[in-house]
Amino acid sequence: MKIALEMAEKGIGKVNPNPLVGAVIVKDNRIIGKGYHKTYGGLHAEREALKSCFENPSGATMYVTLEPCCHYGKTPPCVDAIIENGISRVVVGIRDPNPLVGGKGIDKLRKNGIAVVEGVLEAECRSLNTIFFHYIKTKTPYITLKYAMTIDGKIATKTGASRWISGEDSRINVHTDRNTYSAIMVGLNTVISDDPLLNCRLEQGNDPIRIICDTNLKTPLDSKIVKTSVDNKTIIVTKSHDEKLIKLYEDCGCDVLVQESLDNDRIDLRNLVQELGSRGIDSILLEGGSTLAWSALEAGIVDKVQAYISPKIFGGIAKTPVAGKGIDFPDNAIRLSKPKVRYFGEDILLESEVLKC
Ligand code: AOF
Ligand code: ZN
Repeated sequence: MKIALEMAEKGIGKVNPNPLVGAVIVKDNRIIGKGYHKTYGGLHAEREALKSCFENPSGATMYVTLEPCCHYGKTPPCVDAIIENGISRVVVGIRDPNPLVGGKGIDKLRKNGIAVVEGVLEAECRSLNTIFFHYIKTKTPYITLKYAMTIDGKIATKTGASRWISGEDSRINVHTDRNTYSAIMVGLNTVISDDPLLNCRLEQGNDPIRIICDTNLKTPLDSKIVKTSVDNKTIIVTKSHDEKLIKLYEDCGCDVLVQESLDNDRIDLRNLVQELGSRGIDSILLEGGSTLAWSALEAGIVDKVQAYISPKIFGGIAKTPVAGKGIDFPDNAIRLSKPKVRYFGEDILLESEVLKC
């Protein structure tokens, strides 16, 4: 199952919004085939593994990170391939939360006389597919708010300079995440102040779709994002109905998504995530700024927070990661789970899930 998990990871960034899945086929204590889900719409891991077998898999055991499917989707059911190939035992990491499957794959295997063992490395198999599990249930993207701050909680100096706070190793991890998530979202102020590209700078990495929340359609037409939007998909979300202005951005290659506003001022983020989910966006890395961060937290759309903390102190009156209206009393704080701690060079990364009640 560990090998199957490693195989599954090879699909990172290439299968969204489908799950990462790996499979290994073992006969007489030897691996005779292995495979993973390589691209969205492509063969499932189980069929890839069967295809790779260098000897007859009849009587073999298949280890697979996710319950095999039993429905006709973009490909025929994997359980049929397992049965036809005479696999005698299937070891499953975790049940598929997809309502089309949800235990029915396992039932069909058992009905056909195949022994099924469930729940092997279940926690690992679930956390491999945090995004898929969230998206298949909610139809909205899994959203991670990410920022880098100093040890005194600043995301810029008092002059507004912010390059760089975190170190090289942290920044590489951010690009690993940009490869994993389907989209990256920022507010207009971030585009104006940083003029970022928001692409993935890993070799062979996938560029996320770039989403700009721009209430009044003021994104500079000469910003790097707009200038590269023919090659890198860009969605500008606005409440402006100004058709001439919208056409200017569309002519540059951007998609303009007009959203009704919440209070005539801000975009309705809850509506927005429903719309983005319906377009197949299963995950979003929210990379600033602090006003959008507050709006997203207040709207309850943030699932996880990633805080890179760098051992530096800026002092002075300077920006912090989350601004907006804020709350009045500590008892009313937005609460998060006990953080997971990772180290990147001199920085630490705290990862914590937003507790939703
Ligand atoms: C995958 N890859 O290796 C496995 C999946 O739309 P389809 O036909 O590709 O089916 C997608 C569903 O199939 C997915 O939601 C999950 O429930 C199941 N298993 N999917 O993309 C795989 N094993
Ligand atoms: Zn399948």
